[in-house]
Amino acid sequence: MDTNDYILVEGFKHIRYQQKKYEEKEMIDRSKEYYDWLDKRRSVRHFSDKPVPIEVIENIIKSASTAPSGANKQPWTFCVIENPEIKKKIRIAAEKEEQKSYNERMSDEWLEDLKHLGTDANKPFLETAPYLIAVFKRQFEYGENEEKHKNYYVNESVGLACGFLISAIHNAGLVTLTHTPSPMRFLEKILNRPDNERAFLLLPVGYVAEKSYVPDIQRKTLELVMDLY
Ligand code: IYR
Repeated sequence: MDTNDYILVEGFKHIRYQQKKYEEKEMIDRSKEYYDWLDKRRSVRHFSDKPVPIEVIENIIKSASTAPSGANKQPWTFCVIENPEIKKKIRIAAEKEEQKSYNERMSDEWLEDLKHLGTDANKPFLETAPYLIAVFKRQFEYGENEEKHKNYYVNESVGLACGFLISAIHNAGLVTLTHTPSPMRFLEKILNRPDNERAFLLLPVGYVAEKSYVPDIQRKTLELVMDLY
């Protein structure tokens, strides 16, 4: 490597980074095109059972794993479930928790807030979708001698990775749903996860069903979500 290509910072190698830049007009066009494309994404509850190549799922997870994370600890594990028996187990456990949530745990205000989305405790998509991705946050890491090492900003880091994941799914022409059956610890048991991992999010992934409907809801306007100082 040419000496110009890296510097040493307190003995650690920092490699030169350059990024492609655009003229203002092109930058405006690109940012608008990206927004128009991202704005087409919807959370979907009706999936096709059409198979999806595993390579697509692998690329999606590699994309998610490029997210920034506290101290670059990358405190996430993405469990991909294609086995129909395991999907069934997950559906049964999720529906059991959701029954309790809808019937006992959720407040009247919460149920009222969800009414327009048309959700209920039935989660058939957990079996229909060709893949489930169960995202786990890694609370800490075990060292060689079983000693514990800290991870930092774990929720923020894994949340960011899930955002990247959802965007990559949309880019592949597939759909997903950020499903959070609560409590979610049954996933740790069914998937036999180590005790440093906690379930974070469950995402069915696949093609949208031939006949799929989504609630007619609007995104907040820029004025409502942005304050310029
Ligand atoms: N976890 C339940 C309820 C639910 C909660 C929220 I907040 C939503 O935005 C949607 C659903 C379910 O998945 O049905």
